[in-house]
Amino acid sequence: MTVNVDIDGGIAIVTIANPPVNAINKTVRERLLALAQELDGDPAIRAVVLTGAGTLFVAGADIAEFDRPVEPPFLPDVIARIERAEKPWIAAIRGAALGGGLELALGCRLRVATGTARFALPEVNLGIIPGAGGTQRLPRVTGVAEAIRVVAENHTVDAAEAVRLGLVDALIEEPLLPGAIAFVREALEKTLPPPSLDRRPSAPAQEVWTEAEKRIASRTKGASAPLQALEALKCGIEQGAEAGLARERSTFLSLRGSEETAALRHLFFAERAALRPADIRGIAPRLVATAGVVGGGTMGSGIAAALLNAGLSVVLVEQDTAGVSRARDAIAGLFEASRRRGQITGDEAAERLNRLETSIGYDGVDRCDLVIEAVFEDLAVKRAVFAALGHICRPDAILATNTSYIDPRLIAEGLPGPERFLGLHFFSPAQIMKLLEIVPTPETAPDVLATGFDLARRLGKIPVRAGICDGFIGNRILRRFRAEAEALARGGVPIAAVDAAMRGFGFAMGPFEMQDMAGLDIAFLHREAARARGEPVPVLPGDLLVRAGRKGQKTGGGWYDYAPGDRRPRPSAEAERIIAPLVGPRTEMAGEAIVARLMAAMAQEGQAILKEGIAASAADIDLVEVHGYGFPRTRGGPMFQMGRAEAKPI
Ligand code: 3H9
Repeated sequence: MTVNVDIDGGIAIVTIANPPVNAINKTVRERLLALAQELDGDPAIRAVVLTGAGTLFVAGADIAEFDRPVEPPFLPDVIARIERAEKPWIAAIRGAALGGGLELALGCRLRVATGTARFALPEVNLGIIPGAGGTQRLPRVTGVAEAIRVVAENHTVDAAEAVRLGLVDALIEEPLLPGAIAFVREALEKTLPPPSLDRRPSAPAQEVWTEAEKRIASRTKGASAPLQALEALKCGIEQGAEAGLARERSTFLSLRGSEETAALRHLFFAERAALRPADIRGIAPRLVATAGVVGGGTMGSGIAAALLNAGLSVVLVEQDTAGVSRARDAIAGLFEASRRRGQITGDEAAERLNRLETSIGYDGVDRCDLVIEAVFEDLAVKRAVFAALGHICRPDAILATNTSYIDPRLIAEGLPGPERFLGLHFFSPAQIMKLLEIVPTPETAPDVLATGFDLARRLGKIPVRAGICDGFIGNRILRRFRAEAEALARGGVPIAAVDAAMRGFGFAMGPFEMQDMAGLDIAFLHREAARARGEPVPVLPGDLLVRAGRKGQKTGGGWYDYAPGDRRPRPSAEAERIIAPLVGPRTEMAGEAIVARLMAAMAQEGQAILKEGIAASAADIDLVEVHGYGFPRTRGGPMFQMGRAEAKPI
């Protein structure tokens, strides 16, 4: 049974038991509706306690049902029936009450909770808005300003705040149910508060709306749901609950069929699947409490900060005292920036820095459970590091390279215990970027691989397993993306048109602006090295720019010109003149066509990557693009885009 009923001296206890997260599906809705009717008709029942089995209340509507048409009974009707039941329903909450779960709790006449309870309406993360009264009942319980934060700004309310806001009527210690039943018996002796929807909200000052609109619009790049959630809430306050509910429902139903929500749901399931690849399920990871990081440059410092943020102790190795103090300053600077943004306290920053030990000449590395090499991208340099680590580290310590291009098998050649070696490819800035490409070699032991995934989870990262090829998944697709963008430029499409089209699609920057920011010289040196090896690499516009000293923002110009201290790209007559010998006559191309060309190129490379077994699934490729390369989340990733394009009738 997905919903169970027990009776305790006139109190019915209704438990939603739908593992793993008690999501509300059709069966749960049917059963709740039937129970509301049945219990109302039972003269022996005085009240109903509604709870969730296990460690959480209800994580919301069953997202897996969203691919199908809505089927009755509809959740708003179930909640309305519960709210108007003759026998009052009281929610008893432990753990998460999210989305439809919170809406269900708001339909109850009272709510009690343990200290573990937390409340949120995360629908906007899925490209929809609450669809079962959340935008209407919440402001009537907590007040409008607080409700805006929850409905449209993703704020999670913990148990203490819930009490303060009147969202929870009493905090109860475990065991929850006896406490809840005692609370209900007492409550029945008094007058119950009116149903949430009948409460009169006080309309806020106009500035509350305008401020909220401004805040939300500035934070939600490309996503339409948050502002629409605010609109539904506002409608209910200004025009009454009935109008608000109708507005909420129609917005919910129209967003439910949108590309935005399909993309976000695709990523929701992909992100969860990524953390638990089938072939390592059940394999225990090794214990990692202390990690070493070799190399304290931007990447090494970022990796160290990410490890410290996750509670690990870190030994950071540099070549000399200057290197060590640069790295320590850089890491302290990252924590200080987090403190200034209010993300951590000064004490937390100090505690994290306390767990950092710096070392010259590998002192302390023998204590590490895992060592990540983040030195210069050069095979000989990396091999020298692993030759040293092979001697110094414990035989069971895991050794990882952060290489982004070099074949990890070459790096690990001659390493004693190659089964403990793997690639852990972080993305810069490593303390922020969510993607971690995990690159096992054929010799990597399963528990070492499992440790890589476990580490990613601890660091709050999205792990994607990548096979070995030049650039793994992400950089290989990036190369193809850039090559296609350059092909457009060579074909006479203005680079500003290409950049504008990709920004319009949702990228923060277009491909040429991005190259200018990152610098054109690294790719140029790559091509020069290949040419030196005798490989037939054609001369590209980027080569001409670098040879003319235009390496990007850092030299005041690349594809575009930049004024000193200003990162805004300006059209460059000089760049146009330099690349002119390789560029055809000017061609106008619509933004949509530009996007389609670049998407197709990325997806084609993705398909090749899949065919070669470099990525395990198309969804993994999308995760790499979204979490490592700025692909707009609301667009789902290149493989998702390709699926949509193929599904469209011609
Ligand atoms: C909604 O409620 C709409 C309403 O307003 C209106 C309706 C009319 N449905 O994350 P985990 C699965 S929209 C289906 O790894 P954790 C998840 O895929 C909903 N499945 O665990 C995974 O499956 P698997 C608004 C769901 O402990 C498993 O449960 N609610 C749902 O790290 C475990 O999940 C949300 O957006 C769901 N709603 O975190 C809440 N939720 O084992 C979304 C989870 O096969 N959920 N699954 O990979 C969460 O935030 C987290 O899952 C939660 C648990 C915090 C609950």
